[in-house]
Amino acid sequence: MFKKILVANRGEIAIRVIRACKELGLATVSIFTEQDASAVHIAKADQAILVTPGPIAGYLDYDQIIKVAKWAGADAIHPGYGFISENWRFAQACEAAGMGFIGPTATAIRSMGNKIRAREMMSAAGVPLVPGSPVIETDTEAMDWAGSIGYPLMIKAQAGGGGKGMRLVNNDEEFRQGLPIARAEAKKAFGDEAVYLEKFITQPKHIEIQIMADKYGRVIHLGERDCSIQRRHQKLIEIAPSLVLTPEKREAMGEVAKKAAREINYHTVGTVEFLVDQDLNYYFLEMNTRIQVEHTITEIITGIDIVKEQIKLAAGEPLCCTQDDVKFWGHAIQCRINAEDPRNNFFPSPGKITKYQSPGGIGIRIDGCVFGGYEVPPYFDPMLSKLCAWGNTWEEAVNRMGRALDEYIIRGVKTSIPLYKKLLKDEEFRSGRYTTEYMEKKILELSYEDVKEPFDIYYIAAAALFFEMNYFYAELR
Ligand code: MV4
Repeated sequence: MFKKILVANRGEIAIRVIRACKELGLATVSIFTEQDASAVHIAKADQAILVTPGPIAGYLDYDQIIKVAKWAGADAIHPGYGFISENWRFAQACEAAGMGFIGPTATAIRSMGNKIRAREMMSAAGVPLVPGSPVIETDTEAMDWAGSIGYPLMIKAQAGGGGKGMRLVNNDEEFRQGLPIARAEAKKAFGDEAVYLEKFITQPKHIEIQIMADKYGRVIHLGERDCSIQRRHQKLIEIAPSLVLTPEKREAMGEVAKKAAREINYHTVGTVEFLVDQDLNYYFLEMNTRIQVEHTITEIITGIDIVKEQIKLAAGEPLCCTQDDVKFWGHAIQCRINAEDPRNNFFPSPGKITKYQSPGGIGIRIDGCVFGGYEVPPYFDPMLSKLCAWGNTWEEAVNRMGRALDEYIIRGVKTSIPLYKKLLKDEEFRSGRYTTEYMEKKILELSYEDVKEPFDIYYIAAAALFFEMNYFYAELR
């Protein structure tokens, strides 16, 4: 086992990883940049090292990070998500430096980063793909493929992913015009102009399977998460399990995800993303070779600490359990609490948090990185915390999340809490049958006039004292 881990990230995920290390009895090192000097993750580790330059570049400079990890005597680096977590060059640099990397091999990261290569490998493994083309070279080839796939179709960048470098076209004319634009955008964004085509799946659900694999050829899946509630490719609410999958579909998709992992000799935790259409046909979309933001809800319904397992797997330990050992228990929901204003087009809202009171009680989990008095910096992802609720039934989980959101007090910055309060009352959301198109449409219809802020106890007590009433009665809702 490792003895000391350097956590190459910030915010809630750095704290999440440090917690796993502590439970495993491992020492921890944080890194931080100058503009992030009051961040919570710094104080949660045993040691903290300033990296430069700020605000962000220090978190991306993997040569520097490997250097400070060696200097601190760490034997492995955990990259979290974002930043350098899916940079195969970083994984390769760790391999070259003899530094442990808590994640996949550079080869696996690289293969899944190239969307055509990923499709080829998944096809070889027997994973269903969205009907599509290889890389498009010539204009005649382009029109031939468009003809055989049919419209509407998507032009996607080979080096894209996560919603970046995609373009929807509905007919020959849009395709002819869109193709050079898509190539130019791909070139600008990724330095690689190669694009390919995929049939456009209308009204899909985004459903992903969590997998875990060890270095001895064993692979298990931990069921699915439905991440269809997104805005501009940012997930907002994730649930587990999905309300539309049958046990047979879950089993089939789980087995397919395991085949995908075996095909690429995967030996860590990962996620296989699928689009699921209205008839429950599923198609491979991408594979995420990192720990994900929403791993929490899978932990809640399985009782498995995915980050701890990820560290143990990197150290060469065998899988914690067999597929038969994995049991699913109830329903979990996660709301990402962001510092942005849902009343004003999700405009970012950094600044000082003047008051912070988090919910709690049965079935609630919070992974956060803020406190009253903390100044939310404008440089990073706006996520303040992940609020999760568990319930024996879907209904209990939703009602518990509503109760927790009502308890949550964050003042000084605008947050996405009012949005979630509204969504949880929406019938379409509660049905669980929403697609990836639900959110953008719903946002336009929502009005926040009836969303109530929690009261401050101080004002209630002050009113009672002011009116000198022995039997003061306050109407709080
Ligand atoms: C698609 C699609 C429909 N058909 N591909 C968006 C994120 C990236 N991973 C792929 N994405 C999509 N690819 C085909 N062939 C629809 C989307 C999509 C989407 C997917 C998942 C979650 C939210 C989405 C929102 C818009 C579009």
